[in-house]
Amino acid sequence: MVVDKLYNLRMRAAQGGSHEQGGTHISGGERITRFSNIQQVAMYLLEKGLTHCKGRPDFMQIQLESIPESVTYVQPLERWANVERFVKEGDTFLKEGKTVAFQLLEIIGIPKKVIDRAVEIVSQYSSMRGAVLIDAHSGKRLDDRGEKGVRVSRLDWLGNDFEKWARYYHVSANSRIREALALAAKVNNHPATIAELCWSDDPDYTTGYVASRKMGYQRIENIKTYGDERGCRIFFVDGQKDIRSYINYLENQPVLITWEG
Ligand code: PML
Ligand code: MG
Ligand code: MG
Ligand code: MG
Repeated sequence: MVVDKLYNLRMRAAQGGSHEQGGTHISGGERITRFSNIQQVAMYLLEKGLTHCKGRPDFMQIQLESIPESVTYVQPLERWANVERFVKEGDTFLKEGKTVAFQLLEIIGIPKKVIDRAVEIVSQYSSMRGAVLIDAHSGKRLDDRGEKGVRVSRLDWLGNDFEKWARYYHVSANSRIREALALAAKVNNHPATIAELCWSDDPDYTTGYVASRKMGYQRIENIKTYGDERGCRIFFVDGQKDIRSYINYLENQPVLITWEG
């Protein structure tokens, strides 16, 4: 049997020069594809970078690489929810997104002082491309990547599994949700991850999520103020685990999300 080779396409776009020159991050994206589909995926990433609400980039890089390593197949997180449907206080739905997110993280087992410390650490940066890794017990930052953070790479859904998944759960099959779910599945598949907190750096997108193996993918509306260009991706991590191999998994291990339905 001839196994078709897989390729990873990775895009990043910035304004005011490249990221390395201090430019502001505009957009990023990742896809894994077969050779026959590279052109279509590259067009998608090009358009994503060029039409972003954060502005016009003057730097963009689209990188193609073949995937030599064996691919790990990962299931999407089991539970998908719009959290406001069931996080209640008495009869009143909680409205403040960040409060809901922090409550969920506490239910998962992250101490409040660790959550506060993590949010303080990310708020030092005006624009971040990758994730910040925080020790879930001490609140100490575990990576040394500064403003760049750790960029989760080499991940995608297998074939049209996302479309099937989205149809089943009556979720709009848009690329933002596709990419966020794939990333959350890859990140939370690793035993060192305890939970992930994310909200977008796109000023016009105010829904974020808390993801964990324990509670699945919990979407939270109004997690930030409309117009705010600061985003965050925080991974709460078991600091006892080998962090070098964890970062290697996040950055390099090819992962395809597969859903049987
Ligand atoms: C982003 O695209 O910048 C992050 C998106 C997080 C939320 C995605 C969703 O609507 O579930
Ligand atoms: Mg990105
Ligand atoms: Mg990425
Ligand atoms: Mg963004």
